[in-house]
Order: sequence, then C-alpha cells, then structure tokens
Amino acid sequence: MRRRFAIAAALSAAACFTPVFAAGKPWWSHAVIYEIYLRSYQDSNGDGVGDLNGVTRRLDYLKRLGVDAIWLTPFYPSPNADFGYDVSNYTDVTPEYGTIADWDRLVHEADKKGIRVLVDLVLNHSSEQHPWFKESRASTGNPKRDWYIWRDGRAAGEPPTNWLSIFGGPAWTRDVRTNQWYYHIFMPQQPDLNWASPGLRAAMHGVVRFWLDHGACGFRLDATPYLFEDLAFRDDPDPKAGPPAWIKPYNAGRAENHEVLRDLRAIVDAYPGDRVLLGESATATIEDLASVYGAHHDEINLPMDFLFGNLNKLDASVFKRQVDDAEQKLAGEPPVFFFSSHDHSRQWSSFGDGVRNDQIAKLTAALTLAPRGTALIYYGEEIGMRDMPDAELNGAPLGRNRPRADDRDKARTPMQWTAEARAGFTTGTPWLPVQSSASIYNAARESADPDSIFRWYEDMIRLRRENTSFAIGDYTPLEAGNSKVFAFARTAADGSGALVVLNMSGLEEQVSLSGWPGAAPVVRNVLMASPAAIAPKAQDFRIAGFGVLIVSFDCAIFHRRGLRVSSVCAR
Ligand code: TEU
Ligand code: CA
Repeated sequence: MRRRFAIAAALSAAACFTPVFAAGKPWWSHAVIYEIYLRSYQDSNGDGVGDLNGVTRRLDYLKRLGVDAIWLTPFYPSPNADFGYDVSNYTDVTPEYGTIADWDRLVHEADKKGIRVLVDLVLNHSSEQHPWFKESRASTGNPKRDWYIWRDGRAAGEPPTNWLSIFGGPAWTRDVRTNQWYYHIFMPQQPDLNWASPGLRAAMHGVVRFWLDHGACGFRLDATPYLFEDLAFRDDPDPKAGPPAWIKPYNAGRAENHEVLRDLRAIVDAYPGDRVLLGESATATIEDLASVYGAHHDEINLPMDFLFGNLNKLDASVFKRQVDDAEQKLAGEPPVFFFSSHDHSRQWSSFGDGVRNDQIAKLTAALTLAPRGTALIYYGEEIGMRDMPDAELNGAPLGRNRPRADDRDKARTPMQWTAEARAGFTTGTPWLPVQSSASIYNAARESADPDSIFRWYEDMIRLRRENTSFAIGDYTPLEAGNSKVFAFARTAADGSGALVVLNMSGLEEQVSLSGWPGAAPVVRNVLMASPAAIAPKAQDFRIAGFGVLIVSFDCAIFHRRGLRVSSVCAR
C-alpha cells in the first residue's frame, strides 16, 4: 500500500490513493460516495441545466460534508432518450454539461481537496445514435454487426424470444433495413452491446483507459447484471409473472458477466492509486451479491446492495437480517448501503411517516452510515430533500431542456442550495422546477442550524472518519430484546468501541441488550443522539421514538476471533 501511495504521489495522479491513517485498507472500503445527478446539481452558465463547472463550484460544500468521492451521472454526448444513459460518444463531454477541459479542471480541483471523481460507465448499451450502432445496423455483413445483438424473428412479425424490457414492452425491436431484430433490455433507443464480440470489448476497454488517463478514480458501472443474456436464446417460461423484470433469469446475472468484470477490474487495478469499481448490481439473493465481488475478490470492488437499498419500510428485524447477512455472507468485503438514487424514491419520502420525517431522516442516515462498509448518499439526501409532490410536478412544463417526463423526475429536482426562488441552482429557468420545500430545506439554512439534517450527516461522516471503531472497526451484531429496535456495535482491536441503537418505531421502546461476544462493556459518552439523550448506565434502558443513540464504551473484556482481548483502559 505504501509503495502504491508513493507511485501515485510521484506521478501526481488524481487523489485515488489511500490516506495513511487507514493503512492496510483502501479508501473505498470505508468511504462515503456522493451521487450527483449532474443535470440538477448546479448550473454555472444560466441555461437551467446543471454542469461540470457547477460541480467544481460546489466542491467546498462537498469537502465540508466530508465525502470521499463523487459519482457523476453520465455526461457523454447523448440524445437524452434516457438523460445520458443513452450514450452516442463514450470519450467526450456533451456541450450541455461542459468540455473535456472542464472535466480535467474538476478532477484537478477535487484532487486538491482529497475528493475522488467516478465516471458513470454505461456498459450494457449505447444510444441507437452511436456511430457504432449506425454501422452495425447498416447491413448484416457490416464489421460491427456483432457489436450488438441481432437475431432473426421467429415468424412474420414475431420477435426472436418472448423477453420483456425492464422499461416495459418487448426487449426486441425489428429494424427494417435488414429485417432482423436487435435486443434492448431498456428502451428501444438503447440497443444492448454484445460483450461476446472481441471488437466491442477492445473498444470499451479503450473507453475505460480514456477516463482513467483523464484522472477518473474509477467508475460506477451501470446495469452490470445485464451484460449477457441466455446464449441459447430460450423463451422465458414465465415472462410476466415470476421475478421482477430486472432479475429475470434469462436476461440478468448470467455467468458470462464475470469475465467482463474481471477484465475491467484488471485494467483499473493496473493504474496507480486505489481506483475502484462501484457496481449497479441488483441481485436476487445475498449469495448472488457475494459472487459479484468475484470468487477471488477480483471483480467489482463495491457492488451496491439492492437487497438493502430496495427496503422502504422501517422494520428492525428486516434491517438486522440484511446488515448481519452483509457482514457474514460477503466474505469480509465491504457492504455498500444506500437508499436513494436517481432511480429510486427519496428516503425522506419513502420512510417518512408524514409527521416526524426529519427525525426519521436522521435514523435512516444512521442505517447507512453507522455499519461497517461504504455508504452512498444521493445529492440532497443530506438536507432532507423529498420526492417532489405530484401537485407540484404535474404542472411542470416540457421543453427543450425537458423533452419528456420520466417517472423518476420527482427524485431529480434541482439541488436546494438556498431559500431563494431558484434555490441557488440557476440564474435561468431550471429544467425541472425547484420544489417548494426549498424555502426550509436548503443547504444555506441547514449548515447554520445545529439541529438540521445536514449537520447530522456532517457529524455522522466525521464520526466515521475520526473514530477508530467506525473507521476501521468490526461490526458486532447484538440483540436488542425488542423487535422494534436494531442494535449493533462497532469495535476496535482493543475491545473498545461504539454501541449503535436504532429505534424503528414511533414510540419510546425498552431495550435490553445481549449477545456481546464477551462480558458487556462499560458505556462512556454519548457520541451522537437524536433526539438528545444521556448515556445509559446499564444494558437495560429506554430509547425515544425513531431515536438514534450512539455511545462509546471501553473496558470490555472482549473475545475477538476466539481470543480474549483485555482492554487498555482503566476500570
Ligand atoms: O438502471 C438500471 C436499472 O436496472 C434501473 O433501470 C432500475 O431497474 C429501474 O430504474 C427501476 O425503476 C440504470 C440507470 O441507473 C438508469 O437511470 C437507467 O435508466 C438505466 O440503467 C438504463 O441505462
Ligand atoms: Ca448549465
């Protein structure tokens, strides 16, 4: 690790190296990664659309929040059928969002602040407007024909299989030019790339190197489960019922994906610094998730845990099972917890009870930030942004900057920087309206309010970084003696640590802790509490509705990995 650090520093590569305080552990294994929906973060030129220079302008805010890395949603040239997830050139920046020079400047400025930048790599499909697809569709004999997935139809007007697209309708579209069908697991404007083609593979590897050479500290890999489909093109026996479209056995999670991911990991690992692959890798089970890290820890460093991320009900036993599973069944790899994204509802809305949403927002923040592993934050989550209410969204106009409405627009509204009408997002007309909640839920007000959601996130992230038990400690499952309460500990090597108690009910609950691997420890100080609370004197205590209590402990006689560990502090 030290040698790699030296190389990275010597080459003055981007800040992809691991800081010394976490020696032995790469930065990404206990990181906070902040997703920026670029279109909505910060407009710098008054056109109503967020851009790269806007992000550069907000780096001080991100530094204060304490994030280790940012993941930018796609900024490639794109016809915007799926706002950037339909790529028409993988090695350029669309003028809407800036230039390659703007990207280079962003990386350089972020590097100075110790913030890494991840590129969203859309691997599964390109735009139908990509020159590769234009060539591929031109004739059956075109050299790029096999860069996409073309098949004959079954009978007149019938697609090759009964497979369905995740976005609805058949996953095949007939092309009049050659009377063959091309496959698309998403929109017809997003033809799937064929990873079995050596030419396509080499071209995509070139794309990966292009961005690594431009200082990317890694990638968020889009839609990784769908790279291959059933090679025999068998009909799905159960196209409508059965598992949801996004984990259909003939279209997702195929064994052939692993080789593609291993190749990508090898390319990324060969670059100086600790660069990383963050995967959008939905799976049906925890075992499938474990396999995405690679049988030899050589595939995706950080596959997002959708088993956790898709939860939308506060249930202590469900969360305990999910987090315990992630600890016990992922071969010691860092779990990747998150709730919100540009595809999901915002957690303030999905978990809120309509009365105590702010308190619940602090609780859900602790659910992702207090366990071991890496956490994702979706922009605005840290200030309690909500899904835009239908009543506000329904009147939002379409236009040049918003050619069509999308179900997911409610979670993609402009970042709420200030209480002003355009929330500090733009001086022009925002492409999607600013929510009315911006008058109260905004970064300017909340950064000055010690009780705000923002300050809670800032403190939680600081705790993760500065407190050894959180930075490099283990996760120790506990029993709370109450099905409404989820409790665990984070423990350092000397047996000291922190106890985390999360009340998932709106009522005050009684807690009776057990399950310590040794004698119960002596509680010291409150590290964080919401609402304010005092440190419990015994293993039995009460916790407020939707309460979060994080207290330090020491003097534990603790057994770790079968060994008795005496604590260093005095009793
Ligand atoms: O998402 C892939 C994916 O599986 C999601 O589409 C998810 O199933 C769906 O949004 C549930 O509503 C990625 C991107 O995150 C998404 O924004 C893109 O639309 C999609 O790929 C296609 O590129
Ligand atoms: Ca702009």
